[in-house]
Parts: sequence; structure tokens; C-alpha cells
Amino acid sequence: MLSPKDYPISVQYDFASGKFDPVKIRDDRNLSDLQMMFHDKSVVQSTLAEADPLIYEVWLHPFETSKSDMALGVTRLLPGKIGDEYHMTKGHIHERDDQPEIYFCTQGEGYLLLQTIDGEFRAERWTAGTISHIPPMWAHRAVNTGADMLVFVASYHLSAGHDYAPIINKGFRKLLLEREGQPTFVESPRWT
Ligand code: S6P
Ligand code: ZN
Repeated sequence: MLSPKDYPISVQYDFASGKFDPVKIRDDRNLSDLQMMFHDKSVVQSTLAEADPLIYEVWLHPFETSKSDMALGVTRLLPGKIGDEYHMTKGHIHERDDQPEIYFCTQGEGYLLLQTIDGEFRAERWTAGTISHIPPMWAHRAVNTGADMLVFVASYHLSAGHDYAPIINKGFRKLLLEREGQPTFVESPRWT
């Protein structure tokens, strides 16, 4: 736990690389961590038979002055697709029902998907510079539809908690698939 003698606590963010320093935790998410999320299970299995590609990295710096302090996270989401589905984060909802979050897209292009537990769905187009507020009780996922890395900075409370089960069970209402070279929203068969 940090104390006032350590204040102020700063990290240095590099807009060109999408990295900051110092980082306390680095968490890599590979295809094997997301196999329930992508819709084309045969492509998932045939890809995993050859390799386990990195989909995104999460770099974290928890500001641990108390259990209710905040964390800073940077997600670096690689470009690419699994079959026709664009690379995306797993997606989660915060366990605590009073916990929002801020996302700041600093590089690349894509979408922020938001969804309530009842399936009310919203999508926000992202380009570098978009800052989005995620309300409490809305699940959130980022999707990279561009040719380059999609990078975003997140700020949230350490006590928020992360629940992945609703997304593992039913996913988001819409999939972002490539159709005729364009990112296209398609109703998920798991909701219809
Ligand atoms: C945490 C925040 C982000 C995500 C990160 C990876 O509340 O929303 O730091 O953890 O973008 O996404 P996911 O869905 O794998 O946690
Ligand atoms: Zn979150």
C-alpha cells in the first residue's frame, strides 16, 4: 500500500508506442483465452492447432493508496480477424453496480460495444482521440476494425470487479464481421 510520502504518483505515457512507464502488471490475452468469444469455432480450433496468437496486451498500474483507489490500464489490441470476426477484447461487466469507467482511444480505429444484462445494445465508433464513458451495469468490449493496433487507456476503481460470465454465456447481441471488405454488424445467433 502506498502512503503520502509517495505522492504524487505519475506514469509517463508515450502516444507513439501506446506504452507507459512504470508498468506494474502485464497481462497477455491469446486466442486460447478467448475461444468462447469468437463465433466461428472451426476457425478457432484450426488456428489453435497451429499456434496460439496474441490478440491483446493489457498493461496495468494500480494506484494502491487504499482498496477503493483507481487503476490505470492500457489495452493494445492487435489488428486482425479470426475467420471473418475482428479482433476484440473478451468483454466484461463490473461486479459492483455503481462502478463506471473511462476509456480514451489514443491510436487506431474500431468500436466500443456496450450492453446491459437484458441485451440493450449500443456501439460507439472510435478513432484516436475518442473518450468514452462506460456507465455502471453496462458490459463493455472494444473491437479493432482497422489495419493498425487499436490502443486505449482505461481508468476504473480497483474495487469495481470484473465479471466475464454473462459474455461467456451469451456474448454480445451483435457481432462485428467483415462483409465485402467492410466492418458490418450482424445479429448474434446466440441471441436470436
Ligand atoms: C477494466 C478495463 C480494461 C479491460 C481490458 C481488457 O475494467 O475495462 O482494462 O480489462 O481492456 O478487456 P477484458 O474484457 O479482457 O478485461
Ligand atoms: Zn471494465
